[in-house]
Parts: sequence; structure tokens; C-alpha cells
Amino acid sequence: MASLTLYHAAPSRSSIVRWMLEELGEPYDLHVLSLTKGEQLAPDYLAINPMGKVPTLKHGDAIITEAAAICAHLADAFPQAGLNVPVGDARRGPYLKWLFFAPGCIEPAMIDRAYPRQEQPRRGTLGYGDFDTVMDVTAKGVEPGPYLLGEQFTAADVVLGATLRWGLMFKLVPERPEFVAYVGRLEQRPALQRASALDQDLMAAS
Ligand SMILES: N[C@@H](CCC(=O)N[C@@H](CS)C(=O)NCC(=O)O)C(=O)O
Repeated sequence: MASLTLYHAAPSRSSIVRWMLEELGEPYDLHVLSLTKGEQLAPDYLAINPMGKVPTLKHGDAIITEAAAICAHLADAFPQAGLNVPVGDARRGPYLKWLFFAPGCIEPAMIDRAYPRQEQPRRGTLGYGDFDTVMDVTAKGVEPGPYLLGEQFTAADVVLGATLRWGLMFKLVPERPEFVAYVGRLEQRPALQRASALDQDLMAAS
């Protein structure tokens, strides 16, 4: 079995991948970076992730960056965990849509709202369109529950759920009852509880 190493900092977007790894239940090594010390910009790290960002996952000899891509890769690489929707299943398309909706739409909408641009771009030029539509679409997606694809919890819930959880925590998304209920359901998952506790310990130790 190829080994897994997560290049991680807490708190950060690499916590999304830590949660995913805890959901998988596969052993992994952690390579902790201090973002405040600028270790993500050190030449040896830039050699594996030239974006100078976490997360990065090393899986055997493969280097994978971008949290959603890493989660998609892990879900497919370890199908026995039941966190993917395989090619050939009609739900694969909606699964991928939700998997990439968070980094493609929710996250940029949240950040643009928190740090408004001096000149508002036209709606058509923004990949996410506008903040309110993104929130409405997300609310409709999570409302039926328990998860985005119904009864099956998938990598899409890890990525979108972590983004919403973070957005609620920092008041970057409105406290819509659909978001609060969905994130509340995710908080019950032992893997998220484990990942959060491990990150708390890491933060306390640094
Ligand atoms: N698009 C990347 C974003 C990763 C990202 O922005 N990570 C932040 C931490 S939350 C980071 O590494 N910041 C350090 C820096 O930019 O110097 C992903 O989704 O994985």
C-alpha cells in the first residue's frame, strides 16, 4: 500500500484533508508547517508545491495539491470507504458538481464579500455569479439531507461541509437554518471530531 503524507498546518484548509483522511481510516503521516514562520515558502516545500500553500498530499510518488482534488483522489483511491461515487453511477455528475462547488463558488463568494473589491465586476465575469445565488443554491443542496447526495456521505460533504463550517464560524456566510442544521449533522461525525481534536492539540503545542 502506497504511503500517505499530508503537508499540514492548523488551522488551515489542510484541515479539510485531515478530516477526509480520518473518514478513510487509512494511516497517514503528517508533515507540519508553520505558516506564520513562512515555512510554506521555503525552497524545499516550494519544490513540491510551487503555490506555497497547504494542503499538499504525497501518495506514494504522486504529489497532489488543492484540497478538493486531494479529496476526490482519496475517495477514488480508497473506494472501500464508500466516500466516492464511481464512474458509471448516474450520481457521479452531481457528486463532482458539489465536490467542486465549494472552491469554485462558495469560497470566492465568501472572500469577495469579506474583502469587497473597489470596483464590482460584472456578474457575468465572476465564475460564482453573485453571493446570494451561491447561498440559495447551497441551501437548496443541503436542505433535504442528511447529506448532499441523500443518505450517502461523500467526499463532497467533506469539502463543502468544511467550507460552510468555516464560513459559519467566521460569520462569512449567513446563519441560514439549512446551513446550521447541515453543519450540525456533520459535527456528529466521529472522524470530524477526531480531526478537530488533533488540530486543537497541534495548535496548543505550537
Ligand atoms: N486553493 C487552495 C488554497 C490553499 C490555501 O490558500 N491555503 C492557505 C491556508 S488556509 C495557505 O497555505 N496560506 C499560506 C500562504 O498563502 O502563504 C486549496 O484549496 O487547497
